[in-house]
Amino acid sequence: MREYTTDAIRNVAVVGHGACGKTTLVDALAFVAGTSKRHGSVKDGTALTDYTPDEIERKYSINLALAHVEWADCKVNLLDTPGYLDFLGESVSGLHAADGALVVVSAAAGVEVGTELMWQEAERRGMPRMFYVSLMDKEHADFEKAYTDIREHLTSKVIPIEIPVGEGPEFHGIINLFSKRCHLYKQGSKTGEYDEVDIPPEYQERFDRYWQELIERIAETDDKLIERYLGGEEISREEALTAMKAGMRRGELFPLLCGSAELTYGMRALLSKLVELMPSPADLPPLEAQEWGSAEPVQIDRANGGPFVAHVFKTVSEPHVGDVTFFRILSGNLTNGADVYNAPRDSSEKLNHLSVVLGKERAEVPMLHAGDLGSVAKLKDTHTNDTLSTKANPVVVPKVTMPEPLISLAVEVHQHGEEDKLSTALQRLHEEDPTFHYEYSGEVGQTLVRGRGERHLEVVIGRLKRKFGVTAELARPKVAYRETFKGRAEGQGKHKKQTGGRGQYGDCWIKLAPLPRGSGYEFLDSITGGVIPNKYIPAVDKGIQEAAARGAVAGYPVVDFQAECFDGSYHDVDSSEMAFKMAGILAFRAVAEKSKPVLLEPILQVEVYAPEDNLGEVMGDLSGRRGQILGTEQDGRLTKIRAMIPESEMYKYSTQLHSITHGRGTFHAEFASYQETPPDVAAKVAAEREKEEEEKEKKK
Ligand SMILES: Nc1nc2c(ncn2[C@@H]2O[C@H](COP(=O)(O)OP(=O)(O)OP(=O)(O)O)[C@@H](O)[C@H]2O)c(=O)[nH]1
Ligand SMILES: [Mg+2]
Repeated sequence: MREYTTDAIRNVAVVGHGACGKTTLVDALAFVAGTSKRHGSVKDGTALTDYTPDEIERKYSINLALAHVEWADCKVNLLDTPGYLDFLGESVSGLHAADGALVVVSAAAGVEVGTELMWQEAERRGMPRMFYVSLMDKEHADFEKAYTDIREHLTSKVIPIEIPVGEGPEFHGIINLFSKRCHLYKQGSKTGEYDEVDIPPEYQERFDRYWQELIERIAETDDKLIERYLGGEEISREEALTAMKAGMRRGELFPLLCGSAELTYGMRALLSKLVELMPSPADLPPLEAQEWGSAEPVQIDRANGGPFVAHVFKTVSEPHVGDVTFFRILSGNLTNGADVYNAPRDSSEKLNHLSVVLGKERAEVPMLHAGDLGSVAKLKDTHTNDTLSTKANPVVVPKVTMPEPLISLAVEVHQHGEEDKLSTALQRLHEEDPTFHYEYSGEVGQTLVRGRGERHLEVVIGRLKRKFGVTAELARPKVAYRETFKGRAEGQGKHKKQTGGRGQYGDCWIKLAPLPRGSGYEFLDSITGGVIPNKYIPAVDKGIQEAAARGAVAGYPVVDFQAECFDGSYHDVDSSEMAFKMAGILAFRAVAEKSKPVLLEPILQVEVYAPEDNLGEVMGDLSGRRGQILGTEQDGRLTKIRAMIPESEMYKYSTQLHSITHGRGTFHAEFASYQETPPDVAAKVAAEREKEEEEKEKKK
C-alpha cells in the first residue's frame, strides 16, 4: 500500500441498527474500490469485517472491525460497528476512533432504536454525519419513508443528494443531484458498472423538486451563497460541495445517499462522497490532553504532526498470538519498530510489525501518518483506552466513556478445579471489552458476570471456551437473602455433658432484640456477680454469631439484632470456652425461634425508560414482579418510571423489557435496601435452600 498523508485520510464509522446492512456495505465498498479481491457476504460467513467464529456462526457483527479502501488518491478507513445494543461498547469505540459517521438506515425498516442511539452518540461528539439508505433493492424498500423517518426522528437537517430510480426489485439506478446525471446500473454488474445517461423524463419533476430543496438548503448555510442564489446566479457543483462540507462540519447539513450493497449499486458515488465530504484528520481542531505527571493541559495539534500520540481504541487477546492492539494516531508520524511509551503504566513499548487492517488481514507498513489507524501485536502492558506517547512528551488523552453494564448473571465452570483458570480468563476478557465486568461474591459463593445483555454474556461464555479452553455456563445468580428478628425473646442455652473423665459445662441466658436496618450485630454483656466468669463471655458471643450466620428461617445470615447475655452458671472443673460457645449456639437457636424471625431480601431501586405506547404493559410487568412504583416523569421522548423491585424478581428483566418495548426501553438498577419478604415468598426460599443443602450433602 502507498503512503497516505494526513490530509488524504478519512476515518469513517459505519453505524446503525442491527441488520441494516453495515457489514455488507463495508465489504462492497472495499470490493468495488478494488482493495479487497472478493465480494463477501454475511450470509455465507465471508464478509470482510464479520470474520470471527462467533460472527460467522451468528451472522451478525459482535466486534468493531476495520477495513480501508483506496479511492480518489485517498485512504478511507472504515470502522464497521455492531448494531445490536449488547455490543454498544464496540460501536462507541468505533465512533471515538473516527472523524465522521456514516449512519445507515434500512430502506425497508426506516429509523430504528439502534439508529437513534448511534445518532445521539455521534451528536454528542459533534461529528459530521452522512446518511446512507441501504437495502434499496429489498422488497418493501421505501426511500421516501426512510427520508421522512430521518427528518421526523433524527434531524430536520438531512438533505438527499441522490434519489433512486425504481425501488425494491425495480431498483436499477441513481440520480445524482450535484452532477444532474443518472446512473443506470448494468444488470449482473459485479462492481457497480453503470451507463451514465440524462435524467429520465419521468423523473424530471422529482429531480427538480429535490434539486431545488438541496440548493436552497445549502445556500441557507452560507450568507454569500444565499445572496447569489436569491440574485438568480448559478451555484457551481464545487461551490455547493464546499459549502456542504462546511455545513456538515458545523452540524447544519447531513447529506443522504442511497444504494444496494448487495448489488454494488451506488458504491462508487458513495466512495466519492466520503472522500469529498468527510473531514480529514487535518481538518480537526486541536485535541485537549494532559501532560503526564503534571496537571497541565496540553493541546495536541493534529494537522502538523508534532510528537507522537496515539489512543488505543481496541485490543483483542488471542492466547496463542498475544494481544493485538488497534490504535488511532492523534499526532506525529509513526515508523515500524518505533519505541513509544505508555506513561500511566510506565511501560516502554516497541511497535513492531506496524500494520494496516483489512478485516482479519493485517498488512505490514513502514510508516503511518498522523490521523491514521493502525495495529501492532504483542505489546507488554497496554490496554483498551490507554494513550501511547513518547518518553520525551508523555501525555494522556481523554478516555472513551464506556456504557455501563445492565445485567448480571452467575457463571459456573463445568469442571471442578477450573475456577482459577476462569478468573484469569475473565480478567483478560475484561481488558479487551471494558463493558464486561466480573467479580466473585463470597456471600453467595458465585462468580458474577455483568454486561450489556444476555447476548453479550453468551458471547463472553463462547470466548471463554474458544480462547481459553474454559467450559462454563451462565446461571441464575443467587440472591443474598438475610434474616432478622421482629420480636424480642429470652431463653437459656445449656450445654452439659458427662462422659467418663472431665465433663463439659456451659450455661447462659440471653435476650434477642431487633435493631434498625443496617445496624448489623451488637453484643451486650450484662452479667453481674460473676455468674459466668469474664473469660467465657467472648465464647458465648462467638457461639451466638456462629449460629446467627446459619440463620433462623431459611439458613441465611441473621443481621440487625442485639444479643444480651444476662445470666448463666458455670462449673469449676467442667467449664471451658468450648462449652460456653456451645451454650451460646444453643441459646441462640432456642431464643431465635421465639423472636419472630423473618427473611429479608435485597430491594433494588430501578429506573425504567419506556415509550408512552408501552407504558401500561411495562408498569403491569413491574407490578407482576412485586414492584412498588414510586412515580413517573417525562424524560425526552421516553417516560421514566421509578420503582422499588426485589432483586430476585429482576432475573432476565432486560430481555422482557426489550421484548415489550421492541428494544426502545432501557433501565438502570441499583441496590437500595433490605426489606422483609412476604411469608409465601419466604417459605419458597426456605424450601429451595433446604433442597440445595440436601444436594450439597449428597455430593459430599
Ligand atoms: N437485499 C439486500 N440485502 C442486503 C443488503 N445489504 C445487506 N443485506 C442483507 O441484510 C442482512 C444484514 O446485513 P449486515 O450487513 O449483516 O447488516 P449489519 O448492519 O452489519 O448488521 P449487524 O452487524 O447485526 O449490526 C444480511 O442478510 C445481508 O445479506 C442489500 O443491499 N440488499
Ligand atoms: Mg454487521
